[in-house]
Amino acid sequence: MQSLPINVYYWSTPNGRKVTVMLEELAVPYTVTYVDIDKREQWTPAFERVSPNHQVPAIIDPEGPGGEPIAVFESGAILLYLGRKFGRFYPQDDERARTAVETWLMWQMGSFGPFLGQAHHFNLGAAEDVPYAIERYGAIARRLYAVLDAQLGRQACVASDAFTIADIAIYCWAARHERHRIRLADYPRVADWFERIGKRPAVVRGMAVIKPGHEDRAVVNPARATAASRAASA
Ligand SMILES: N[C@@H](CCC(=O)N[C@@H](CS)C(=O)NCC(=O)O)C(=O)O
Repeated sequence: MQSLPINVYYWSTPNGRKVTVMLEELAVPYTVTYVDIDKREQWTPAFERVSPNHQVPAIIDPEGPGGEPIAVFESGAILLYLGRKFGRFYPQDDERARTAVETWLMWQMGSFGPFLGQAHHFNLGAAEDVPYAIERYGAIARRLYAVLDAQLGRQACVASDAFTIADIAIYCWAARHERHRIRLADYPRVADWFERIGKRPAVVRGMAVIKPGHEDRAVVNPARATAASRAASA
């Protein structure tokens, strides 16, 4: 039971959306403080006190351990904190099930995020065309999707048949598949899982959180945008 809202320091990015999706799934009250990373608002001293690494997302839970406020940054740590606190989407007692969730959450945090982000950068944002980097991160993206596809052949969700924080973390990145030039149809089990997860009402609400008036678009070097959008839709 949460009386006071959790404050989310947020921008509408894959890592940010993990938190709003989780809070929507938990039906926990929350407020959003938008941190416009395009305007470098992550560099204010006030935000540094919440997120020492100057990145979104972060949260302040006014009802932390011992009833005192707690600040948490790093999206994986936030998902684990919320999963433990509310006892949902993160197995509490079954060590085998919990380890599977943690394994796939760490897989996302270590690979299915950082490398995909590099793919986005070289596909869409880099100041110059770097074919070596585009191929390198494209190949890694394809390998990661093949791993995910194989895993989803074993059960309905990533860590087990149950929907967990690992699905939330991975879904939010898979939602950007066009930016890392992945055709979901090439990974049919990922495509099926993606469609199922994307129909959950709380996921729809969490993914839709965006600063009023702001448009969800990649930070794109206009000179590169045309080639990249051609590749994504090819
Ligand atoms: N490992 C961090 C990565 C967070 C991250 O990359 N945040 C990006 C937006 S998705 C950001 O704040 N970028 C602005 C910057 O790095 O200056 C997490 O999962 O929370």
